[in-house]
Order: sequence, then structure tokens, then C-alpha cells
Amino acid sequence: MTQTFDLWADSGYFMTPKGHNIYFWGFNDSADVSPQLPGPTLIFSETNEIIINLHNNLPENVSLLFPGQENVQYKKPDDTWESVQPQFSGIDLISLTNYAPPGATITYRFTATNPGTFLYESGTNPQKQVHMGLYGSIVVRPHDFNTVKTAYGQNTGTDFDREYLITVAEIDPVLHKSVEKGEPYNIKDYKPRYWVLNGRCAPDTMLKNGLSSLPSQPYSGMIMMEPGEKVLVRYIDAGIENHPLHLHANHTRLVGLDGRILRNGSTDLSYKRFTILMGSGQTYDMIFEWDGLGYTPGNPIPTLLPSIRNLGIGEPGWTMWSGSPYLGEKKDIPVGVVSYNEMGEYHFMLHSHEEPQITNWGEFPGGMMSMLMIHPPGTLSPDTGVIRR
Ligand SMILES: [Cu+2]
Repeated sequence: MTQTFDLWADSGYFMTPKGHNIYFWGFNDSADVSPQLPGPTLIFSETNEIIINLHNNLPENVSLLFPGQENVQYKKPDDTWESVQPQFSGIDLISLTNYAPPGATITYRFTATNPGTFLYESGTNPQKQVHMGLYGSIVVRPHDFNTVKTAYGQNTGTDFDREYLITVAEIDPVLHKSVEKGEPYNIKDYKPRYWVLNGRCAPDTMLKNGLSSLPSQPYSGMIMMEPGEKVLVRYIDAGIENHPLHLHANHTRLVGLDGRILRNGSTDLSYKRFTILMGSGQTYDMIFEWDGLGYTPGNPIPTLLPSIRNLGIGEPGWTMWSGSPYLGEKKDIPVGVVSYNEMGEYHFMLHSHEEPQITNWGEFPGGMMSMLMIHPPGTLSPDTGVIRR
């Protein structure tokens, strides 16, 4: 089977939580809408032929690289196919792969040979264009995905109930401003001020998918699950820096790296980690589980309120305490608290452990941070934790 995708490269603006609009370059899958950060998630099926038409609405050459995909070809003007090649002007390398000039279209073709998590990004001036936002995520489904939900196929130990994609990068607003104004930028002055998780800075990472108030940043960074479920978390580092990311609450089992399963024949090579140091350009497939410390539905152990100093009390709507340590139960809320967790859910952090990365231009909290919500059993819709375009 063949799957065909169209991507438009264009310019737009994304928003920080303080309302700072930042000029960026990005992809979208319609000519009529402004680009999004990250680009649309592309979902392929293993063994399918993939065709991608890249339409360039930017003022300079743009291309697509597909790290981890083999035998990528492009369509020549005479409609024959040829392997992509680095492009030179004289002896100067001008692009890592064949590109579309401004106003033009280039078509790429390859076969999705390996299930897993991958990146797509511009291969032309990547030090500028990828930083400007020309990147997105690829999920390749195993051929038997319709039979059983797994990352790498049946009997590979990668079964899951829900899945989430977490793509991170960093932003130097001075670079973005220089590109917007057409002014020079010295890469030696590179200094990120924002760190984005699915194109958003915390606390916007915790808002829903597809909000009209964040038209260029459609993807939420929240992870939601019920106790005992297996959650597949796909991390992608689309940035220049490395990022030490972790989920609280439990260690996470790393089952795949760079779109390859950690398994040699019948030998399981997966391992558990609390923090993963995400390398620039790398992808990680991880299975997370949480059963709670002695938690069972209907556990009758009486509730003790913690010290008021241990409650996350802030503005109305921000209190992170259900009044009960047991899921699905609610008790009277402590004096001075005006709201509490709506569904009796638990919250744990998901964040970068490099502290400047959880700020927005020096202000904590912000940046590369989100939350894991563990909902009482039977309360979360099966539509939650499904990766879509
Ligand atoms: Cu932490």
C-alpha cells in the first residue's frame, strides 16, 4: 500500500504563556492554515510505501531529512526517481539532501521498514531551519497493529493501553527575531530562553489538544492514565541540546531507541530508568506503569490530611490535593483551600531535570514541564492517549 502526505513549509507565530508572540517557521498539512509547532505527526504503517510532497512557501530552500528511514528517493523533473544526495554549490555544501526552492515542490519516497518513533526535519541550513521549527514526529506502526496495540509487534514486550508523544526543543528568541527582520545572527551568540514540550512552554503544556487560543501549538503535553495500565511514552529530542527528562512516580522501561527495539532475538535488552538523558536528534520508546503504593479500589484505610505546608495551594484551580490519598475518594478540603482535584486524580510531574529548562525566560515555573494524571479506574475515556495526526 502507498500512503501520501502533503506538507507546506511556511512562517507563523507561536505563543508563550506570557503572551509573547514568536515568529517561527513550521510545517502544516494544509495550504490554507498557518504552520504548527511541531509539524503534523505522520503515522505510517510498516512495509507501506510513503510519498511526501513538500511545498515550500518560505523565502529560502527547504528540504526534508528522515533520520532512520532507508533508501529515500526524490522525484526528478522527468518523473523518474533517484536516491537523495547532499547538494553542493561548487565546493560548498548547501543542503544535506535534495531541496525545494522557494515556491516549488519536491516529492520524496521511501518504504517504512521499521516500526518505531522517528523525527523528520529540514536538511537545509538545519542549524537555523530546525531551530526555527521545521521539524515533526513520525510513528511507524508494526504490521500487526490492528490485532494488538504494540510499539514493535506481537510478542516483543511492547504492548500498551495508551500512548503519548513528547517532542522537545529549545528557543532562542533573538535568533527568531533576526530571521523575522532579515538581520544577521551569529550562532556563537546562541542562548535559549524558552524550552518547548510539544511546541508549548509550561503551563500551556497542560492544556488540551487543539485549543483555539493556541492555534499554532495543537499538541498537549499531558499524560493521562489509570492505575495498572501500560502507557507508551515516545520521547523525541528535536533540539540542539540534550535534555534530562523524567516522569515522577515510577521508573520507566526503555524498550526502543532511535526507532529500533532493544531486543536481540529472544533476549530482552530493555532496561528501567528514572531519568533519560535525551540526546539531540534521538528518540526513545518507554513503557510506564503505576499501580500505586498499596492502592486498591475501595481501599478502606482512613484518610489523614497532610500538613498544610505539604499541600500545593495556590491560586483557585491550582490546588493539587483531592482531600484523600486514595484515588476516586474525596474528603472535606482543608481550611483555606478553595478547590481540589476534580476527579480525585493523582498528579505527578514530567520535566527536564536541568533547572533552567523549566523556566520561561528566567521565570519559574515554565518550559519543559508537564504532568502525569492518574485517574480513578474506569473514569478515563478510551479516546484519551491515542496518537492522531
Ligand atoms: Cu523531577
